[in-house]
Amino acid sequence: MMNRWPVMKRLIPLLTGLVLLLSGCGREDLSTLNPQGPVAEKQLDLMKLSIGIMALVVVVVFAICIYVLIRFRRRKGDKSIPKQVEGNHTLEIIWTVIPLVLLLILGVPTIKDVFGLAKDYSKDKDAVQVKVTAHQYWWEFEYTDYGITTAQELIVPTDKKISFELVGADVKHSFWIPSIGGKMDTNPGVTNRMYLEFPKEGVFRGKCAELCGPSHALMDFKAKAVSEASFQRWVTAMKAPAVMPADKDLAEKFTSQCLSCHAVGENGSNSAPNLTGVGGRQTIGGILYNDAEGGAEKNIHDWVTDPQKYKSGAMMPSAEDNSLTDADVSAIAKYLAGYKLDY
Ligand code: HEC
Ligand SMILES: [Cu+2]
Repeated sequence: MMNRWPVMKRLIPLLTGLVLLLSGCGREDLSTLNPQGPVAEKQLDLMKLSIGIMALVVVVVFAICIYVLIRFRRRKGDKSIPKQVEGNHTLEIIWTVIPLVLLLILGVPTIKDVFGLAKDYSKDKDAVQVKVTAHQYWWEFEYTDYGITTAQELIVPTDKKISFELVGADVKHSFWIPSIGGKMDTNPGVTNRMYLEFPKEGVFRGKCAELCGPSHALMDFKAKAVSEASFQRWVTAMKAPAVMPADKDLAEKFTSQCLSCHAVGENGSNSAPNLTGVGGRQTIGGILYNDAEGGAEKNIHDWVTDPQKYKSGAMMPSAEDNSLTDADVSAIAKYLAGYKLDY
């Protein structure tokens, strides 16, 4: 017998590497197999049901097949022709009815849940309405009932349905929070709708799930679920007057160089991520984590100095393009890192 061990031995590091690679996909869970809300739970249940039925069919068919191969194989000296069962009514009925029953078991809950999850809560007074606009390579969240806009971090109350209106600003993207549910395309010029629920407080990682350009893989966002009271405090804080840099020169530079695209409070434009309270976000650019050494201040400094270094194709000029000195960038980073909302 051939010794297979040397081949296996070489495969072990590869398999170990693959396991590590697949399990090491970031800190917040990106798995649909660990649902944190009813939408993701229903979607997972459907996956389990269909995989279960398919596995059952495979096991039964293979078992019968193997049994028949062994039990009815041609024995030595046997020249007889087996009994012909072509057109046998009993058999025809059995193998038509079994798949029909299986399809019904699979189809009824699938249709019920698919239509249930497509329910439109856009007119529901009790639901929070959020308009999501996907941009290369960032996410804009507009709370239409409150008149506020934020970016990169979606703040939602637990125990309320969140009704999303989804569009794309440039190319096609896809809105996906794996542990909460999804996903749904965001298309330019077309509005898609879906709803999600976030029963547990916490931070959940979201992703763009449609290849949209060189930094597609970096188009992350966070969904942060907080209590209803905390959500209301956040809304109030978002509506408070903008906090501008205390230094007058710096405020001028910030206004002319940054608020042409960005906004803080009532100042500026929303053609780039709204920066109100940016210092309190978990990340800068969706990917630079603020709990790392140096915190938000270092991340903002590094990002503003050269956004392309972190996201190639990001639609933001570097400090050099803006003729900002490193001292300017440091001062702006200090100001923005300190801009946090209490909620
Ligand atoms: C031409 C428009 C434009 C200008 C001018 C601009 N930005 Fe940006 N900025 C963007 C865009 C677009 C993004 C999102 C990039 C991405 O993530 O793909 C961004 C992202 C950011 C972020 C990350 C926000 C977050 O929550 O992750 C910060 C911080 C930032 N900009 C600061 C600044 C500062 C400070 C200035 C002025 C020195 C500035 N920007 C000037 C377009 C601009
Ligand atoms: Cu995208």
